[in-house]
Amino acid sequence: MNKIFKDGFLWGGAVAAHQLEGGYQEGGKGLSIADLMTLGDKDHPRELTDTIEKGKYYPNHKAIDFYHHYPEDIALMAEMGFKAFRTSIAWTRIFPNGDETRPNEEGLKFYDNLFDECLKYGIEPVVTLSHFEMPYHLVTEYGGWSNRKLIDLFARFATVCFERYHDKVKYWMTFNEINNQTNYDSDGSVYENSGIKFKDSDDREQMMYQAAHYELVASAQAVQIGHAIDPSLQIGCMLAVCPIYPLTSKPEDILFANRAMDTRLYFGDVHINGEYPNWLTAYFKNKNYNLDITDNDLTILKNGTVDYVAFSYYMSFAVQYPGHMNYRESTDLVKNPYVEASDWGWQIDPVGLRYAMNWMTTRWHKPLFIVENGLGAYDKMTKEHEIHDDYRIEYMRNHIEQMKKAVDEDGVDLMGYLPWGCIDLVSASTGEMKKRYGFIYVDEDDYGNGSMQRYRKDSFYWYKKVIASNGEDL
Ligand code: BGP
Repeated sequence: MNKIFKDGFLWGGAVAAHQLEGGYQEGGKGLSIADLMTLGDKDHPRELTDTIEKGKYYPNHKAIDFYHHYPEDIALMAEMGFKAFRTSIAWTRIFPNGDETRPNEEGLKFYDNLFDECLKYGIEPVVTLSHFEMPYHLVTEYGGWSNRKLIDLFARFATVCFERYHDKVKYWMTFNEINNQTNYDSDGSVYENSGIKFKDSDDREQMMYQAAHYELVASAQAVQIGHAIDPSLQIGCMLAVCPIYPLTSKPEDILFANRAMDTRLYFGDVHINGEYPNWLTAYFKNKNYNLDITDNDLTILKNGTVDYVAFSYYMSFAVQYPGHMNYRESTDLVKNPYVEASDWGWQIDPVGLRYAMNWMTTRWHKPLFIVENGLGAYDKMTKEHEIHDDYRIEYMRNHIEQMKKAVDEDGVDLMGYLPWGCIDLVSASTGEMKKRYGFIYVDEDDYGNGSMQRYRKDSFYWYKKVIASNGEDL
């Protein structure tokens, strides 16, 4: 039995409500932005439509029908020996429109049942309050996170969740990959669907920082609410971590790579230190960005710092100095010749995981929790219903090796490992089912055709051994 990972290390897996539940109109659920996302593919981004039209396919409506299959699915996770299962609460099951004063009891009951099902097997539920979705009504009516009112509406949602589930759920996260949700140049930013028009790219960037600020305040407020309801709760932030390397040792490349990483991860500085980093305050000043950041907001940020840093890790990036210091993910990334990429072009870099864990530990001194990692790949099922996903096993083995080094040789404090999409589900970026991550195969295609039967992949048996040996037997 491996002694590198601490007792109670949280081995398990991760999913998100809208990517697997389906039942998009069941149990009193309201329409969420995820329900308006069409199917895309690796060359065509998903489209966020503004009404549900006939003739378009919306993968999240049905997803893998976890809403009805969850007892069977949790039993399979228990069979693998899961200690923890990460999912999210769909805001629209609790507040269908987002601005009601009373929650929807049927939605609350669904998560009671789900968490009880986990606890029955000794599986700790790990819960994200907001994972890439929100009531669509909040977009049309308020302009999504461009509106300060969202802070209070989110606080109401968070309060209901903490009060209802604090006896069942100890580990929480506020916003999934907050640094992707309000992304630079991202077309998926929810406020854009509300008809807000931007004069130019600076105007748009200013809005991105404003919306991010409201989310950061909402997160800090939720941390305070959760701790007031139950001081034993562990509430973390959640960041998409992709280390950004300089392509060469040219000093400008190095400086620019640092700035790029700071730009992606300043959210962590605010979550953990409770304040904006100097470079960003200077940037706002030099750009003449006039952000609505009040003294009271700054106090909330200071008093609502997180207990741990949860993060996803899939890949690393590389950059070259483009002649200015303003990093834009959509234009500034270059190919790293030293690493390979997945079928979807994600650069596979296990050493980057160790690098990232060291970077965060030195900077933030907080326990780390890997709540997403994995390989999205095309899987093939044989006639005998077997899935030989050795490529997935190899990906995870290499990443767990680096986790071990980070803990053992670098002294990183690691709480657990929850690989993404432990059961096949709808891809967030493309909406495809064929981009699979799971240990459990779901017989369903991109359009929802298939038997919905669940099958154990080779990685299922491998991961079971990994957990049983606490990471020794890779
Ligand atoms: C992260 C998201 C997940 C998820 C994962 C894999 O960014 O938090 O929701 O889906 O990436 O991405 P994809 O599904 O696009 O392959």
